[in-house]
Amino acid sequence: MSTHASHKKRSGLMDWLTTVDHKKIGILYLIAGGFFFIIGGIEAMLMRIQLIKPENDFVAAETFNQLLTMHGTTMIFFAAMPLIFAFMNAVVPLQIGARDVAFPFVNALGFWLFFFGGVLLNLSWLLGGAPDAGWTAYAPLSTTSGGPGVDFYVLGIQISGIGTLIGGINFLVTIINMRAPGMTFMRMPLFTWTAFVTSGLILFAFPPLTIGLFMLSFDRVFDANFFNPDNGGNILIWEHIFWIFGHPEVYILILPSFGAISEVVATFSRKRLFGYSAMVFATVLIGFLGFMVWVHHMFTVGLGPVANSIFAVATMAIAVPTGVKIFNWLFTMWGGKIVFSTAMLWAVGFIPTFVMGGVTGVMLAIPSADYQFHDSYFVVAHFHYVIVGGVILGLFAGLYYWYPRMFNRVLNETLGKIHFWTFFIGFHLTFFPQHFLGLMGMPRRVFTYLSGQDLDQLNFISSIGAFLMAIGTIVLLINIIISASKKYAPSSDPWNGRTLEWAIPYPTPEYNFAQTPLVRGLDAFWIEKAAGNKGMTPAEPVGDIHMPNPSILPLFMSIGLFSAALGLIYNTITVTIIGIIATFICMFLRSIIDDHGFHIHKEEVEDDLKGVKE
Ligand code: HEM
Ligand SMILES: [Cu+2]
Repeated sequence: MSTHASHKKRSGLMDWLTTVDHKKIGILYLIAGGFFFIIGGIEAMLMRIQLIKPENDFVAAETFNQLLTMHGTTMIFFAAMPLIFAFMNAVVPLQIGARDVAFPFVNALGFWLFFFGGVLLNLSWLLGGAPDAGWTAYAPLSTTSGGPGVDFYVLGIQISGIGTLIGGINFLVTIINMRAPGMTFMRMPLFTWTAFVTSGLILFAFPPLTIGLFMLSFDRVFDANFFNPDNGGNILIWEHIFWIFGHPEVYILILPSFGAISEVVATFSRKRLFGYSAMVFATVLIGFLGFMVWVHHMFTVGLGPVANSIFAVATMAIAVPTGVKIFNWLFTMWGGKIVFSTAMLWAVGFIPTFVMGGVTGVMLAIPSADYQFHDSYFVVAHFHYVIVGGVILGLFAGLYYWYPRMFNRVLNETLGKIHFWTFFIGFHLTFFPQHFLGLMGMPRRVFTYLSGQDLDQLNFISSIGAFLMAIGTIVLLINIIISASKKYAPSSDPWNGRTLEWAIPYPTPEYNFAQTPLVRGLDAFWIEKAAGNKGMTPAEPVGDIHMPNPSILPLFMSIGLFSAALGLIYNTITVTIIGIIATFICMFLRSIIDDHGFHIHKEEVEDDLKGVKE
């Protein structure tokens, strides 16, 4: 079978369900990740309403456990992860001068697996109760939790985890193989570098998670005893496996955010990034050290002073490359012609906020101190400073920065600034008091507290701050809706950009670059602009462009695994078998159908270049 040169133009919904275009997949990730961000946000609000006053009975204790677990799990796996994939998809191929990622079909499969994993997890609310053992699913809480909740957790994350793993591998191959002529590793934009290191971390961190989840599902579904001490298992094994994945996971999330900050700071300071090679080195070093420190999550389980000391020192070492990054951002701004666009505001707000998260991180890395801080609100404050103050602020900077490239329209700056100030002030109001709540003894993961313990006022302030963050998020949604009704922005290079993604006209053609650009140094587009050239110097003549065909198979494969998981959760093995067979049939079809893709002909490309529209 051959499908050569079948340039089928699909439209509407079918186009989105079958697309293998990295730009559209980026938008799909953004919408799905944004959707789950709102769900996770609503869960956070419900928890903060419950905690607004002592001995509140807004939600029951069991519900609180479910909200807590679903909030953490959703935010990490189904909001932050897809949002970094949204930007990696939207930006990386453009920044390296490529026509797409290395394996577009696999890219689409990665998205649909993530999406159906998220849908599966959230169905638990409707089908017998959400998981309640925390996002870390510590045994024996997770192995003994009644109802199907934790099964949804295990299988939902398993399915989406496969998607993440294949997505990461795809980006490794893409960045290694598909760079335009002249783009050496040390000329790669920093966001691409961070995407590269993050993909490497995914490659090494997700397999341990896969294994851990397999063991946990065997314990739950088939009564195995990996984590059951009564029958020779060991609960600590789960903790080790989970954090061998879990700690690198935070670096998987934060590195692309660092990358976005680097692009934004350089662009809006009108200077090249200070200390580029030190930034690259720091990124790689953070990635490496990220694997050496997981035991700092287990200081209090009794591994002994030697293990604790080694991991304490390793953890503190991460502050060094991170400090290098902070100072390089500051030096980039130093003496620059700073433009305080909304994207730049997020980047500037990010720096002190993330530093505070880093400082409390070093505090937690002192084992003796951790015996005090452990499982108190101090920890909650710390990790929200890192993942909201770091990851989310960085992603917002990236959103305002790359929105024009993704949607050909700019977001409104005034609304953007209102979003920034409400969210930023709300954030500090929410999480700053939690440091003190923790020091005063408020434990983490509790559904209520007693009055008369001096915990009332700070909890009240914290909840008010959360409302402010919610208002900020609503302003962002309004901004997006308004921008959708606007015409294309006049310029395809709205920020006077430095990197290749800004060298492409509006609307971004399917094939990205009509002619592969020739890269002559770091900040390739800036170099051409500084030399007085209007665009990039091409590295090839105009010719036919080879494109991959769209396909519905990734969607069907994912639905197959989704049904298989539902079958496992409800012990209906026939459903499982049918689901797996469906997935295998799709894999088989993918193997035997000779998919040669199609060509966009030279004449069409030339018309595009001249600006002729059908
Ligand atoms: C938007 C504002 C947010 C608010 C108001 C908020 C609030 C909360 C609250 C009240 C808890 C429970 C703390 C406890 O009792 O231990 C919590 C836990 C958690 N949050 Fe958030 N959160 C927010 C955003 C985020 C984001 C963006 C992420 C990650 C990307 C995140 C990740 C987590 C995690 C991992 C947990 C721990 C869950 C567990 O232990 O199972 N949160 N959050
Ligand atoms: Cu850690």
